[in-house]
Amino acid sequence: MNKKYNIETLIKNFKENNKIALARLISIVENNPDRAEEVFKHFNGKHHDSYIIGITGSPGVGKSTLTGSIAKILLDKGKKVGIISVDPTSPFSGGAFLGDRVRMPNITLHPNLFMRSLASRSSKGGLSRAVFDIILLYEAFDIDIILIETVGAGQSEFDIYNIAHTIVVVLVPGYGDTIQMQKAGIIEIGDIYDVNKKDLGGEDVAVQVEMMLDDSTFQHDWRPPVVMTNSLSGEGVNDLLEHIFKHREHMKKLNLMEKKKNRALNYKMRELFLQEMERELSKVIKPEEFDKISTEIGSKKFHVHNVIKELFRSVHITRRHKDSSEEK
Ligand SMILES: Nc1nc2c(ncn2[C@@H]2O[C@H](COP(=O)(O)OP(=O)(O)O)[C@@H](O)[C@H]2O)c(=O)[nH]1
Ligand SMILES: [Mg+2]
Repeated sequence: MNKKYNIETLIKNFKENNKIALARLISIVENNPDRAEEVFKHFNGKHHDSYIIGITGSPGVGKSTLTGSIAKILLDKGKKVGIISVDPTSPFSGGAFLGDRVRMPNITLHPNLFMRSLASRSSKGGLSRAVFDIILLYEAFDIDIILIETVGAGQSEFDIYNIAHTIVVVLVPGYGDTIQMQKAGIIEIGDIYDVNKKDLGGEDVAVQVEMMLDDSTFQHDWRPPVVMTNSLSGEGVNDLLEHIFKHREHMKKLNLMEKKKNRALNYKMRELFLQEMERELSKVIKPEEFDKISTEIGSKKFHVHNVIKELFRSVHITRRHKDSSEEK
């Protein structure tokens, strides 16, 4: 499908601020990791950082609605906004996108808004790689602020903590969510805590979070504030945004922004390297080879660790890869 789009033409349109070109380039790097270089070489001399805000919390707490509400305020201020919605628990890759469109009805057609949903693990090369590349393309597109919505933190495939500059943890009234939060260790990652659905109560949750925070110590002199929002009406969302920007200022003052950006790049490089290894290795050792070996060891399954170590030692990635491509 991607073949019919010429990358040079897409880049030209992209540089003229064409949203469709951005969407197509995202699809290209998502579906063909091998073509990422071809796309990104066009931005070699470019310098632009987007500010990345992570919005995390359990399913149903209102992250998408809140993300829409925040985006609306930013768009009204004239900012260019990019949304990435990461929900690997959703079984429907298209469904989340449609659902989120319904949750952000007033803004989806705004010329300065871009949205992308990654609802499943469909993208080749993994979720985190897809997120990295979307961020890179958003940055190349001069987007000011990126909002990443994600379920929970510390997922094996995608870790918002290593990527976002400011993390908002979203909670809701009831459900003993603060206990869940403690269990999940989520209390350690928030730069700001937001009790959403304030129209349904939530004072008690806010108080519990405040108390937990009072018992904690913090890095870099930042004591996370606790705010309450109604993301349907927009109440409290301005206040939340003010805290987000205060956090950004705080980090700038302490020169932590550069450190965060560096950590994100470091993390990205390691992830990409591991993925590259995996892809190279899968070219060297084909699935049939595993079929053969498993048949060979048969009932001697206790040898499995041995066999794999041996196999690994026997692999000279570049040599064997070269040899096999020469054979073709
Ligand atoms: N009463 C109330 N409902 C809300 C609020 N924010 C979101 N919702 C509703 O909560 C449900 C889940 O919202 P959604 O944004 O999809 O949550 P997500 O799964 O965290 O992204 C939807 O039915 C929303 O309309 C709020 O502030 N108050
Ligand atoms: Mg959502």
